[in-house]
Amino acid sequence: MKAIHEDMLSSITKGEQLLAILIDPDKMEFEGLSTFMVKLNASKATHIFVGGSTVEAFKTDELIRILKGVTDLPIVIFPGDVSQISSHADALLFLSLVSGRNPDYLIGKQIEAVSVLRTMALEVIPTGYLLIENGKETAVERVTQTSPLSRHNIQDIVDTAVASQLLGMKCIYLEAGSGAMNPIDVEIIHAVKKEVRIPLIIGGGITSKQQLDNAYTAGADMVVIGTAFEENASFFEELNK
Ligand code: 1GP
Repeated sequence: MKAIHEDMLSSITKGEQLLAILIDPDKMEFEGLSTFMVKLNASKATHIFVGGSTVEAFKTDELIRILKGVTDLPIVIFPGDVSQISSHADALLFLSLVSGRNPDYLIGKQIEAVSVLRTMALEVIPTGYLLIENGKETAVERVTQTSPLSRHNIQDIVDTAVASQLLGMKCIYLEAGSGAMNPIDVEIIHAVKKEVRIPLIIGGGITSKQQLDNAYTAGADMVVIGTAFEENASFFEELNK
């Protein structure tokens, strides 16, 4: 398979809108997976992300092996923890939680991951991960013991994204949190897009086609959706309309 990040860049240059379906190994029932995958493969999805904030060790690897047998879409690990790294995936979002000030999630976990990464030829995509406050506490906040950035301080969000780009990150991920009540504001997406040239990924709380379109119009290069599909797989058909 072509390098995932390189491929993302060429799709974005062509004006294509990327859609990643997030599968959380802890929430996906293995029995329902084949029906879910038939719908996913027939949908507009361009990538599959696998990961979660609290996943049992090795469950991610098991799920990725199964997925590899039933889809041709690239599988990218969106890790909550080092134990979620699997050699069977196509790439790993190497996240640094730049919205927070917990050294473990800025650099500690990344150092821990090196001994695992050294044993495999997995594409690593350095990603500046920004959690934006959204009215209720998210799993990311709980697990990482960090505070999100205020959604009202757009300048701070833009500066954090630009600093990540200057540090050499290859993607920016603006996260509202899984199951967030509202997605990232379009004003925020627009402001960040104006100043960063690396791919902009948006996720959290997107549950309608309108919200998805709004994110793309505001400047998202890739949108990540998980909960809406977990709760109702017919959302795939809604997006195809
Ligand atoms: C969560 O951004 C992803 O990390 C997707 O969020 O589950 O709300 O779609 P949802």
